[in-house]
Amino acid sequence: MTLVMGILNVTPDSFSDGGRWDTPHAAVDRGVALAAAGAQVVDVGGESTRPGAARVSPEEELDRVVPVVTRLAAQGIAVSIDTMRAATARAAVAAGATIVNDVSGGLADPHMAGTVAELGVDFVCMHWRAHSPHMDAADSYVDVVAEVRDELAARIDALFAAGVARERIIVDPGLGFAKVGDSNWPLLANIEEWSMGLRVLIGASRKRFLGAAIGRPQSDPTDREAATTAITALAAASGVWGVRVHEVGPARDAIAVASAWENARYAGG
Ligand code: PMM
Repeated sequence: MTLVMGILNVTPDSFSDGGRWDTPHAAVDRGVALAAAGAQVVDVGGESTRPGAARVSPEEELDRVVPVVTRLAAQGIAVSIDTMRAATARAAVAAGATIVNDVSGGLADPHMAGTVAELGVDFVCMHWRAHSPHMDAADSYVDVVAEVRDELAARIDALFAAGVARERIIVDPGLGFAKVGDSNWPLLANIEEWSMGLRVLIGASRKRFLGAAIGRPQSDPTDREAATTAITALAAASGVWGVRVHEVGPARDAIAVASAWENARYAGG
């Protein structure tokens, strides 16, 4: 069954939940609440990747995430670390994280692939083209599905070359990253065309392209919750490994419904 990864941004400036959990205490409480609501993994990030965001220093990122990872892991909560930096990944795994979620798929830090191989943890390899100030301008495709597949395949080759095992890799199309509006939908509608038989993570929660699809492009991200739940149901029906979401309860319900639907199929014959 599709798992739910709950989003915990320990940042002042993420697009939807920025500033809400930016003290360690508030962040830990939120992480515990996400797990209590049914998140199988809590994804802790200390650097906003919203379009246009500036990078934080490595020290600041570590200060934000390590205490939170430590306390959540100590409570038996499965934690992934959302980072583009190998050093942060290493520190977070030492603090108890078991998944490294790199929105750059290892492109932003030349040490990431080797570090993940050495740590022996799961790695979310997201499709990415450029850092936040430049990512919208990098939305240029002739065939978005083929190009995302080829660019992910190149990252996976690099991961293999560094010694990362195939079964450790989870691929993610990077919705909203170098993809504005219409570039996102072909990736959702054709998951098997780019996922190369690997586990798939979908991160659509509250993103801009959902606002456009429901005819309210300027609305607040929280107004995209029902649209996010629809994506979760459809993603679960497509058999993805996980969805990365802000609100866990609706995602769990959507997955349960998709599962009941799937289980009622006639076996055939
Ligand atoms: N999106 C964001 C951050 N991290 N990680 C993965 N694997 N996939 C995503 O789509 C993704 C991500 C940006 O959204 P946020 O500000 O809500 O965290």
